[in-house]
Amino acid sequence: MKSLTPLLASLLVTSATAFRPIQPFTGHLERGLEHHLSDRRQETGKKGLIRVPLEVYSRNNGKTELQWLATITVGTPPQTFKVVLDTGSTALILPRSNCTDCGKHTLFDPSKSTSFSPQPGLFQPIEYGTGADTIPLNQTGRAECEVVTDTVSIQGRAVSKQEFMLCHSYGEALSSQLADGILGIGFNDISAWDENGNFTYLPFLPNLISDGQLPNRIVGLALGSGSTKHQQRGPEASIGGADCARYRGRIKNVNVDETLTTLSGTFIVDVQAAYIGSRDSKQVWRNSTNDNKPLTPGAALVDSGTAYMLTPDRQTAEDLYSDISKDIVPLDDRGSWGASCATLDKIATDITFTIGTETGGEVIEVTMPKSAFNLGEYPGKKGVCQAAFSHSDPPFYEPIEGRPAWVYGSPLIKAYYTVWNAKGGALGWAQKA
Ligand SMILES: *[C@@H]1O[C@H](CO)[C@@H](O)[C@H](O)[C@H]1NC(C)=O
Ligand SMILES: *[C@@H]1O[C@H](CO)[C@@H](O)[C@H](O)[C@H]1NC(C)=O
Ligand SMILES: *[C@@H]1O[C@H](CO)[C@@H](O)[C@H](O)[C@H]1NC(C)=O
Ligand SMILES: CC(=O)N[C@H]1CO[C@H](CO)[C@@H](O)[C@@H]1O
Repeated sequence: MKSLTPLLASLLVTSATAFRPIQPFTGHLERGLEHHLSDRRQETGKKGLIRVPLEVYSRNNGKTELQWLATITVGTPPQTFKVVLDTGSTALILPRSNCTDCGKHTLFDPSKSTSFSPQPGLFQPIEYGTGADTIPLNQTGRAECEVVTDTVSIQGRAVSKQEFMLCHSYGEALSSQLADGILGIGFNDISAWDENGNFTYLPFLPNLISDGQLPNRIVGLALGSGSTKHQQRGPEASIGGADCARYRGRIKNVNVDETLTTLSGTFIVDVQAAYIGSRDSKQVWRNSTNDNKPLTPGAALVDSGTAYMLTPDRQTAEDLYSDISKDIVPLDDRGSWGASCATLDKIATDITFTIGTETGGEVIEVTMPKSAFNLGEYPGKKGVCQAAFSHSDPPFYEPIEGRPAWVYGSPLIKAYYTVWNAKGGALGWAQKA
């Protein structure tokens, strides 16, 4: 779920003139730490990493994987919820017992929790630019929520008085998903804003760390199925470190784009190029108008809560698909593309991206495998399947520098063991074990 902070919302949804002051980037990212921590096996005892089994929410008999859900409890006695572990946002949101448009979700009933506090009680809308479906939203998903506190716990690690957003209205995008709520594990240490619009409350993971219950801000994600022996273990998150049982070889770390990532609260990497097939085959996208000039990279928001890939604009989607097959055509007015299911399976191809910057970290190639190219049957269109890339209309530009921006969702992320290192400012990619 790509959450739109008040800042981003004003930039992306309304107009760029509604610019709000932002907190400047302060402090230096603690690079290097991740290597030390992630390559050492941690015991699962208190203060070590937490292994969280994830449940996949899918469609089309599992062919279309939409989101991965973790179980948390909230309140005293505990009420249990399934939440999306979402790298595209930072807040915890849950539906309130009086919600009438929250679908079939388990609702949090504050009157049944002795540890609940209605404070600070700020009302706050939260908007998401992508939802739990493969079809892009035609408008942002908006929930109406209040900032409250209660005890929040995952796998026995609990934070008392955790601020979270309790929503009395969910809107279409959120009510239609299977998850009850969203646990944002994005980049920033911000989960909500106070009445002045200042970034204030600490999200769940930073609170666990400051409470001595978690070693660091590293989250490892093993989505999709493992390649061999760990297939039976199923999808899993490790919170507080990378789990070396789930990957092979070295973790290649790409530095996040510091400015954009800090601004948006989500993991944004620089993108140099896109290729159909491998690095040696046809280049379809490169953010440079002139080969003599230094390359100005595009950007990509890497988002575990989005079930598809988004190109920066319609032209990029057209270029990409016209080089693959003329059979791939627009399926709706939302930016979805596809072809007959049989055709799409036949022409499915790897798509490779060069990501990272020369200024630090590594520049690497990551590949969305052709097995992820076909998202499965398009809802309501029998025999027609959706291709992994949709375009964004209006075009999705990242704020400030106006660079073309991609969204990399789970079709790419699930092909790797990914390591999300907020404090180290890096996003690691390793082969799945
Ligand atoms: C639910 O409760 C909240 C907080 O008390 C309130 O603001 C909201 O209007 C209520 N919603 C409904 C649908 O009753
Ligand atoms: C978005 O799509 C939904 C369902 O397809 C429709 O009900 C709604 O009116 C659309 N909204 C806009 C702004 O086009
Ligand atoms: C919070 O916002 C107010 C009003 O915009 C501002 O005066 C104040 O300095 C901010 N506080 C912090 C800690 O940033
Ligand atoms: C080809 C292309 O999209 N070039 C863009 C690269 O980024 C700059 C801004 O940083 C844009 O102005 C170019 O249009």
